[in-house]
Amino acid sequence: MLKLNVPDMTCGHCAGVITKAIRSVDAGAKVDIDLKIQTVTIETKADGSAFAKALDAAGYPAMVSSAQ
Ligand SMILES: [Cu+2]
Repeated sequence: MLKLNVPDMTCGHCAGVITKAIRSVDAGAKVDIDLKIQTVTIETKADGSAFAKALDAAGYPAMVSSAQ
């Protein structure tokens, strides 16, 4: 499971764009978005850096805050 911090994520539209970017890396990823704390939790086997890169490209710089 991965946790990403996405400081620029503020509304449902952002969440939709971000979910799409995540699914472009892993179509089967389970995505949970918490707008309040601007955190995205992803259940996936893919690498955190791949998601960070995809979110960057979508206009939402992201930092991996935990990976396990
Ligand atoms: Cu937004």
